Amino acid sequence: MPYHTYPYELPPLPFDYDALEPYIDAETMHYHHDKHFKTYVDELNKTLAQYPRLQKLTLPELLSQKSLPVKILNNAGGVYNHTLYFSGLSPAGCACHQPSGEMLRLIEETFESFENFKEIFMSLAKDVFGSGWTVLFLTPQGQLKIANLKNQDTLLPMNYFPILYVDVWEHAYYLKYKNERVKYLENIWNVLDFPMLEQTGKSIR
Ligand code: MN3
Repeated sequence: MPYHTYPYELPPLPFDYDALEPYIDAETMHYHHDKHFKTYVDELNKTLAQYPRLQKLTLPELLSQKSLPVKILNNAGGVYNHTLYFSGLSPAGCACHQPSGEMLRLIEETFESFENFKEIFMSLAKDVFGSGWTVLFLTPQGQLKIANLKNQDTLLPMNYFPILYVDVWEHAYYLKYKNERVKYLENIWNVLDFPMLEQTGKSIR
């Protein structure tokens, strides 16, 4: 998913809205992709229309600027984060839901096992207060780390390399799971696509 410049387009969902059932329901996918994600794209375009100087920058370039109007920062972050989230999901039932090769080796080296990594990741995601994201990323030195991001903050100012983004905003799960964020977090492993996550992470820089 190479990044273009202004005007941005909503990337189409790469599968049917009900394809992630029962883990993520069709109604949530409709609202999340066609309303929430689309609003970030529309608002970013509307705001950038007033800033010709910023229109030639790609999304990562834009988000790496030292000072941005807050409306651009929030909406550009929303587009960037949701692009990573949606492109890292795929229907249940393939080998892609388990990391393999170099990624598995790195996860085991850093967190002892994939199971242990999932526990640590979910425990951090449970702690997100308000709206935000839990993310797995590589530092420029090649270390694998997990962190929480607030609202639509991104990893770009730190020059970190994104791998796995899990949306912990209530809109990502509330229609189906209501207040049970933990169940959403337990179920999402059934639909994460690790090869796709790595590929997107590489192309998004
Ligand atoms: Mn979201």
